Amino acid sequence: MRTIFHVDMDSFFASCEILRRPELKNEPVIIGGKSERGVVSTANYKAREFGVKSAMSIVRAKELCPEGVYLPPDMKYYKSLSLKIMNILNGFADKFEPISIDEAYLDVTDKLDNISPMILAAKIKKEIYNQTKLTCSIGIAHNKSIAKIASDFEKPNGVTYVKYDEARDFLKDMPIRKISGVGKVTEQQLINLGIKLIGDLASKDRQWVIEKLGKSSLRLWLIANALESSDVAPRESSESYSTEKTFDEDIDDKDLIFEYFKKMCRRVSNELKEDKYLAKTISIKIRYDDFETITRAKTLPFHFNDYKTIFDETLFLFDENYDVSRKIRLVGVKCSNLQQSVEKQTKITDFFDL
Ligand code: TTP
Ligand code: MG
Repeated sequence: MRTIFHVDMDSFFASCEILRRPELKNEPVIIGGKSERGVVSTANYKAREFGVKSAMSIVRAKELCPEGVYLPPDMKYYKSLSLKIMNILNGFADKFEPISIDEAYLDVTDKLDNISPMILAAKIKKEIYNQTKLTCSIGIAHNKSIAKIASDFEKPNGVTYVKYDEARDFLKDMPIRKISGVGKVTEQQLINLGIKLIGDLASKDRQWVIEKLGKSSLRLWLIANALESSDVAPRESSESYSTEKTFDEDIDDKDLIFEYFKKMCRRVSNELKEDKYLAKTISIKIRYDDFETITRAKTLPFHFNDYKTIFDETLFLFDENYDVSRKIRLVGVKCSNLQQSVEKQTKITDFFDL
């Protein structure tokens, strides 16, 4: 039997904003598009009391909660916090699968020799809180789909442990849309067949479900019956470190472009080192004066975060690919295919052994 954690940060973008503006702590905070035509990305729990939700128009949110504090999203800032959190989570897992900016699956089966899942969850929450002052919710189950539903069960700042023999009971009275991947269309199809609750689906014959809803619905039937068993797919972080420079005037002076690259590579290298990451892939972007944009990438046979490697490879890619007859408007450098540096891995393992 495996033990899977699903970790999801609480009202993530809003919590990040409150972190740097503590005076907003008791206010309804809504993160949304920059214009009145935008939609709500997220709202803190205080704002949710007014009925404000993700994907609602800002106009509607303002009707429901005129006294709310409305802020534009700052993805760069959220991403930097996300990286820190993913780094912490990765250190606690045998297998780690980041899913979005604020959630990840951890297979912790082999970490539980001397510790219960609830204690491990508390340790993870404490470490995230100590390093970021942010809270998360954790779902624990024998598979990914139930762990995900469980992390949502006692939000915010909750832990829900669904034991194997309680799993079907836990699911049975929940609406089918709680299953990840059931959108409006599938929900309506299921309702048309008289299936409203997860338990309704679970009690159907497997063959009947395939006949009525097609082969792909087998996944839903397995989830409803607590039988889903997909692996936590170990993935390297999908995040990247990058920087771009738009020149004040379009240029074709190679030496000058090199000088810009130097600065940019030093900056990317410093950021990687600061966050204790190593990259394996380097990419450059070139935008010409007519806005045509090319990107070229190279994956090296080793990991790196040093300035020299980044700069050498950037120049190599640039020399190989740029068209000398054209003027350049923008250049960019990106390091991706990240993994934690050994220094960081050791640190997290040490913490875990305490
Ligand atoms: P979620 O984890 O779905 O939401 P959340 O973290 O804000 O709140 P919860 O406590 O319920 O988990 O999404 C993570 C972030 O992704 C969220 O903070 C903002 C962003 N997001 C959008 O930009 N648009 C959306 O429609 C959703 C759902 C999320
Ligand atoms: Mg969240």
